[in-house]
Amino acid sequence: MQKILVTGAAGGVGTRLRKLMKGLYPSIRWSDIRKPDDLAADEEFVVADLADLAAVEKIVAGVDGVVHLGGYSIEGPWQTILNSNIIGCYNVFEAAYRAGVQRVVFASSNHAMGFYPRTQTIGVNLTVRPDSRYGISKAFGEAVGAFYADKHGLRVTCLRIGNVGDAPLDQRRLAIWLKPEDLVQLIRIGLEHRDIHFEIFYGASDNADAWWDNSNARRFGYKPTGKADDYRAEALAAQAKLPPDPVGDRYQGGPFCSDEYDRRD
Ligand code: 15L
Repeated sequence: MQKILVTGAAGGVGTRLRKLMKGLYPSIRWSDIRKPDDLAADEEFVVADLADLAAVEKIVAGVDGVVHLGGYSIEGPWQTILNSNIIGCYNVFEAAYRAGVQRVVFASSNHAMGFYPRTQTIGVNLTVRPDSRYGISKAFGEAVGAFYADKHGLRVTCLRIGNVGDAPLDQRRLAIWLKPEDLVQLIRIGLEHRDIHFEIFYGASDNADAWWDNSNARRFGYKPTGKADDYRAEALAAQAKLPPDPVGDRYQGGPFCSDEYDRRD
């Protein structure tokens, strides 16, 4: 991998990665719909709206690998999800294919699987159970990735990311926390491991409360260094201040599940 494109450069995760990935590859092009406030003079940045295929074709030109973090990162109105995460994601894969890009690492989300109960440990071979329009868009992105891998030979890795941050923020995040450095490890496996065809990994650190069987990532050499348990007392103290959420507390997707929930059966 000589040249990498990373979309979503101005977002929370992108901002962390711009620091953590510095120097990892000979050349990294960063992109987003707006310029990051803290862009450094030595960072290559190209603005692009992912819903515009011609603009996406420009940012993928000449790269060997794409890390696709861009799009809308929480639940939103259908039109927003459609443009940013459905059309935008399709455009990234299609442009990558047309440009002869070898690999794509797609930032999927735990919300593609959010309606699995917290009592169930899930792996990567189960039906998707999205908890939101946002989660539907992530399941869509995984399907697009599988298609471009199987039909056109792109090497695709989907990371079902939990919650990236310095520490787990509450009880749910004790199960799904992802230390930023562990995310970099997963991205590097997607960009570099020679046996990648189409893979799904959970984006979680070594969390004692995990709901996810991440043996597929470990099979590719993933060795997470973060342990959510080191922050248990702080996370539980933060949880104690939150109002009860009977639906959200039952399912893995938490508040994304209870939002707009109106099942009466
Ligand atoms: C996500 O997928 C979101 O991008 C992030 O903002 C968090 O809400 C995270 O999931 C989470 O589940 O905590």
